[in-house]
Amino acid sequence: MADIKDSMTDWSTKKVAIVAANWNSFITDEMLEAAEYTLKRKGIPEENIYVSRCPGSFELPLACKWCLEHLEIDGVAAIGAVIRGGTPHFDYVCEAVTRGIADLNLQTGKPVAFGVLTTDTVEQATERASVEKGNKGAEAALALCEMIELKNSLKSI
Ligand code: DLZ
Repeated sequence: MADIKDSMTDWSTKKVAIVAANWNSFITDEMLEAAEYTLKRKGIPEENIYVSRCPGSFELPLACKWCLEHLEIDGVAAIGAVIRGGTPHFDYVCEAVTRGIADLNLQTGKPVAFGVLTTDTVEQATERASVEKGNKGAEAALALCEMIELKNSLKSI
């Protein structure tokens, strides 16, 4: 059985995008910053990281799709924060963004990392966007890199 080889990805040649939702920007700004930092630490040059914004998490799948269509990139990290706050909108927005991003992965064959918080309270969201307790924006950026690496390693088999 063939092994999946260490791809030795050259991160200096990779291009990625981050799309962050403006809704709950006090949370998504922190996540965006952590995602960008993580990608730079990995070795992706700043000029190869395209950052853009969309209105809310509902718009993330389409905004990510446009990035994949119009930029020559290896993948995208989608950043959003959906907070229940007693509105029935919560379930609709969560459902739409989750399905939309999952579909986009399969339709395009390029990784779209799911960095979208879905929490009951602002406190829970703040905790998941903190540096001390683990920032989900950074986790999404790492997942994106892992998927790019996996794709590279499969090409070399
Ligand atoms: C409408 C709405 C609501 C109630 N809550 C959130 C939220 O917690 N997080 C978020 O990212 N977006 C929210 N939105 C906005 C929708 O995502 C979308 O931008 C609007 O419905 C316009 O299409």
